[in-house]
Amino acid sequence: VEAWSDNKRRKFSNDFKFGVSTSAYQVEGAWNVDGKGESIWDRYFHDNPNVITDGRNGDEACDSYHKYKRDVEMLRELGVDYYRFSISWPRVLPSGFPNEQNKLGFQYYDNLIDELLKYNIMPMVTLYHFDLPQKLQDLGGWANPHSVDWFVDYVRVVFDRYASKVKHWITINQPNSICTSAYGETAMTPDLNKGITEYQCTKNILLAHAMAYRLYQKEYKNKYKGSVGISMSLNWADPVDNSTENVEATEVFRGFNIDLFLNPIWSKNGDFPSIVKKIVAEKSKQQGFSKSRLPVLSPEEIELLRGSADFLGVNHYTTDLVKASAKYIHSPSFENDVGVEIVLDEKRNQSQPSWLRSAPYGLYKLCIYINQNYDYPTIYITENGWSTKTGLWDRSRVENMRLYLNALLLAIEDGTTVKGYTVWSLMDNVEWQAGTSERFGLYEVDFDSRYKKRTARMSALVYKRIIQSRIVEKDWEPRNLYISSQ
Ligand code: GBH
Repeated sequence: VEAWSDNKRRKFSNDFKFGVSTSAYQVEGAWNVDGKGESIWDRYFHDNPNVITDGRNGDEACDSYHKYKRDVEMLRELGVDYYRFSISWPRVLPSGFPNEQNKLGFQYYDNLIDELLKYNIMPMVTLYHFDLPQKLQDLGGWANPHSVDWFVDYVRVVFDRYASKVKHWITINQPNSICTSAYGETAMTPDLNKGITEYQCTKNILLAHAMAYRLYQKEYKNKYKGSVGISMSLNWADPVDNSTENVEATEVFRGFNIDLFLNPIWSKNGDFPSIVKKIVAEKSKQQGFSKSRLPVLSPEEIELLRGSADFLGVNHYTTDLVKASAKYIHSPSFENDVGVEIVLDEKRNQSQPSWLRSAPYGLYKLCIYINQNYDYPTIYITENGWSTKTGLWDRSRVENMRLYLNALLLAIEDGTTVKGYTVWSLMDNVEWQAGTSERFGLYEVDFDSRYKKRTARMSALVYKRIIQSRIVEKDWEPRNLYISSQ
């Protein structure tokens, strides 16, 4: 599939929604202000400043804690239908538990949500975007089965306060990144029982999600009629060539990175996918474990998980090329269980980080794969974006966005139920270990300025025009970057 390869003028329907996304740690700053508790990212970056590319952590970030009115003004400038942001658990419950409720922390989210509603912008709230209270990490974090309870207790407090105002909820951002790659950071520190904690986390975090979903169904849904979903990191993966071993390696890779997290919730029979169960069981045995490192889901847990989402949040950035890996490593780890190598396609346009290359066809293929395997679930694209260096004329971001939106239009034309599209990100922010060396924003942020000045990039104006017209033009460019908030 190719964008603009035919002369059809495709259009997003009038009820299709456009939004932008951020997350608490990455934009709020005010890390210890007004009684906020410490998160695992505060601790990790304060203890290890040298892991951050440019040394800039989230202590100040975009200072959205104080600049939320400017943030909402930008949303109005763009004309978005919704704003996806996350609530910082340690900001509102500093101990991790509801015994201590931080009034001023809640006040911030009251203000932000009210400001959004004042201008008719729907809040889409992520309940957890990587920033666990450090005090819960000290108890083992997501590897502790009690984390299911901790999360549900937190979520209940938030639902009680905001269910009347917020209709779109995302329980957890990218459980697959949290459990199996660096975003759970301190939970998954190298050498801390690798190959074991990844799967304990997977089980616990999925159950935490499902319990939060059921809680909403039982106690809030009738009254407030909102919907609750979960966002997964879902890049596409293709084999590097058509050799049998690489095709098979790709199936395994998809099993671990896509189906391990989708199958329990969206498949007809639920449970972890059989290909993953089989591989982890076999390798565990070879390694001398008495049972599989992948925990079993009981029949009750399978039922709890099955169907526990009103929509699938798709965070999609790129397509990986997969090659079978010849090397055998005895030590247990998630990577070893997957056992493949990712190769980069040098021909594709590359953004700042090496993992991010433009491959819009992959979004189309991913949608078709999800439809075929999980029977056409309702989807929101909850993240899609591109990173650049600083600079306002961000043509590569514009081009990437247009190509991905075109791929999405084709996926919709071929039957995918997509309700909304969300750009990552509204503005430049703290890109975890990459600090502010990678810029994903439609708005540039001057992190050295006292007011963390935000300025629209070309992509902001192009996105605004797409939202207004609902079509994706091939080459429209603004003449200047002035954007009026009227
Ligand atoms: C998103 O994850 C996050 O949800 C968001 O917070 C973040 O700002 C955004 O990415 C942009 O980075 O450095 O080679 O080890 C997207 C999925 C999975 C992409 C982990 C980066 C690390 C690759 N991410 N991956 S590497």
